[in-house]
Amino acid sequence: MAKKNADVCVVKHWQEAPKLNEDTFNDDLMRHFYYTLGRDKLGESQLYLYHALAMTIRDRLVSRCRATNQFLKQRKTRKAAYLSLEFLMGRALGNAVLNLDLQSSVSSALQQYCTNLENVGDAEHDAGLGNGGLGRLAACFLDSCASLALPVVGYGIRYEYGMFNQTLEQGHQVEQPDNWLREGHPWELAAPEQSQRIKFFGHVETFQDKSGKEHRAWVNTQDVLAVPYDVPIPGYQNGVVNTLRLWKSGATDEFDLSEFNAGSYSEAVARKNLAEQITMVLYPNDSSENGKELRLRQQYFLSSASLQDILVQWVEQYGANFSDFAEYHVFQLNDTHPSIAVAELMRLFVDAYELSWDQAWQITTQTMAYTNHTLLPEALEKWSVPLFEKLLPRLLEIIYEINARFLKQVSLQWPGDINKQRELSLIEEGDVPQVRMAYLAIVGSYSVNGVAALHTELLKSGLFKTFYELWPEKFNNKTNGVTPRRWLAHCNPELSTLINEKIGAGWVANFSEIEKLRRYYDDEKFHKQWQAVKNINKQKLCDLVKKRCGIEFDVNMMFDVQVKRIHEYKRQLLNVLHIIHLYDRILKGDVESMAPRCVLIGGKAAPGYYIAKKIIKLINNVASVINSDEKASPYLRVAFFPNYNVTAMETICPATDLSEQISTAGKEASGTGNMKFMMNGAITIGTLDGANIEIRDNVGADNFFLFGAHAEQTDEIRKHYNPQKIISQDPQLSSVLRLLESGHFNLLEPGIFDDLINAITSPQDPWLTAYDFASYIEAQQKASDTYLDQPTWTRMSILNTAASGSFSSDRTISQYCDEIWRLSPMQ
Ligand code: B1N
Repeated sequence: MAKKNADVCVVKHWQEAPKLNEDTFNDDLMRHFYYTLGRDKLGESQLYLYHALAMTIRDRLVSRCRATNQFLKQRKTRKAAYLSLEFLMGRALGNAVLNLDLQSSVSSALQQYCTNLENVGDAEHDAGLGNGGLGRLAACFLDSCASLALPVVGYGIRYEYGMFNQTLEQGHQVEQPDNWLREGHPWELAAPEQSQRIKFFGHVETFQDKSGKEHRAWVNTQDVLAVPYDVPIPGYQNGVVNTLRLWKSGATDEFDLSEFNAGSYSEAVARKNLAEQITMVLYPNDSSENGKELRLRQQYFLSSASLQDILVQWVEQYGANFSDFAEYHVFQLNDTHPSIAVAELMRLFVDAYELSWDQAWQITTQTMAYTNHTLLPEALEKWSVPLFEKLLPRLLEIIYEINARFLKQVSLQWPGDINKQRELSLIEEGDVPQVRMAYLAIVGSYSVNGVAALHTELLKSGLFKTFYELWPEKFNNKTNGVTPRRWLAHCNPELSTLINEKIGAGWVANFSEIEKLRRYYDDEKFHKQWQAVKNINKQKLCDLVKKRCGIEFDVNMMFDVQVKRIHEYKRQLLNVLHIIHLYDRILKGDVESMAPRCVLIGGKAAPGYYIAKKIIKLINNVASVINSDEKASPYLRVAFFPNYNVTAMETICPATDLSEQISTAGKEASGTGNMKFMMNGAITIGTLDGANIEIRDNVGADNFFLFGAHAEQTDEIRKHYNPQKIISQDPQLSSVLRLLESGHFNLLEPGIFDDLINAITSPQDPWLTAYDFASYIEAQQKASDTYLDQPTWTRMSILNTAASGSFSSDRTISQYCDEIWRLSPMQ
């Protein structure tokens, strides 16, 4: 009864909460500045103004968020939870202003402080809670879910330190900690009353309940508290505000009694630090796993906290009856990182809520869905059985039980075939047996999807072939997308204004409308306007490159850009070989047909990835030789952009002419940078890999610079691969390698690039760099020729934007919704 009264009281307060609108915006901003933050000197620091503005906007988000949650509470609605170890959100301010349509309120309020949104917004740190594509995809998906009014909650980790900051010392990458919370994070709201307990270590015992039934109990555990912090996710001008719930780890209040009684009070308190370690730092590995215990702890911590959160809410609303739970919940696993959730949901149902194994399994396999993001073998997660046994003993037992039942099914399908059982087992045999997390995810899910058409085909025919034979109906494709709000409307206001003038503003919510731009691809006046916008954006990037790299770019030159994580399969090395080739031509006076270009490369290397770090050093050395050679500067300038992140991309992609998407075919699952560039009118030079294939299909072969081996050829090529022979038969490539080998780019650092040269010249090179060189150079020459023909280039550029309609994450999310989640929009 008391609770009921309290609820009535809350509703009353909520209805009486002060109304927030345009009229009160100025006052609210001032109140937050003077009172919430306790500041009095205006104009002194953009930082406090940023915080005051963020809180003013957060108030407006909170009221909508409450309305969204209220709506969901009032009716029993099917919901999805997106479980991800990474959410690469970037900055929130500009996006919130756009999605809440607050531009004019904000700019007039800031005028009184003699500043503007751009200046104030620069005080915001990126929320870099992700490595690259996978984490940024999760962020784009949240924007699309809210904009499509879908009931979807994101669940992630509130890392104290996000992706490291990259600095350069003598051209070498140096990692600096990213203390992004130092000045506070004004967008989040903590909800400590909804904390969950997470168990670790301990052991499992059997006990009998009163009725004599046997149960397994996970006891003597060392528990950690998971405290939720909610970040509001505004939909695009639709009144919806969803939630991203990020968990922070903390100590429980109990003390280790033995230690306490022994008088080691301080030691007992200090040990509580261990709990806080769990969410201290994001692992900076993109597409490779390192099997560290702390990482498994993070994975279980996120999975357990999120599932408990959802089960507690269910029991609060509907009691401990789970018979229709699967009709109302779906969990999307962002790669295998949270795949321990399959076993954890089983544990919660069987141990905590006493469901039968069969009922629990039925619900679990009707609610879990798994997205695969990579075929690279080094990225496939495996955890050693002894580690599992020590850290999560009850979970290992459950995995064994899942496996035993699954292998029974395998033996029925392939009677007597022991090899099939060995091949498909969730446990890989060996000196140290391993749990195969992808197999756990497949067996426990009703949907398994890849992230681009080619990638899904390769999953079905290669990596997961036998699973596909067993359960063809589980497999499906969901080609990635990016949100047109951040990646066009927000980051490219000049182009947005021009587009709005021609086709109206409907494209922001309904991105397939961007196709209407096709009408103007031959309109001369429009060409001039399109070029003028590109020039403005190029000037902005020039200023940024000058500031961050100390290098002078020129808007009249072609901007040729490759920004992404540094990885051998992404072949930044191939790009460098092309740069050296152009330089070689300049030295030889062969510049007749050369479009002047500025090459920009940016990206972080995993701190332990030796070759990737060498590639960064090579780019920097090549850049410094070329940039200090007067002969080169009219034709070629090269810069390495330090600390590439979401915010940098917001200036880079609107200014790019040529988008480098040059991975070895079959290796890049999808790519998403390729889509951001296309939307902003860049033309792609690329291989038939990942979503490049769909980009080319949509824009037409004439508007894409294609090169390189095809995915289905690469295995055959590798069998007879002889790069030395290729080099000796190609005078251009020989000349490039001679320059490299001569030490021209490392005169004072002899031998430092030997490992890179060996990688290119080795018959074992899996990335086929030498093989693709000649066709890459040819495609680059075609790009150069086309750039010199500006009307043709401009036409191609317009057509790229116009054809980018299906690379909106709204399209992707609609497909997840229709084909996997089956959610209805909140209306
Ligand atoms: O996921 C992106 C794709 O567009 C990219 O092609 C793909 O490379 C990327 C382990 C990963 N795959 N795997 C990862 C990230 C962190 C980690 O610890 C693997 N990232 C991708 C979105 O689908």
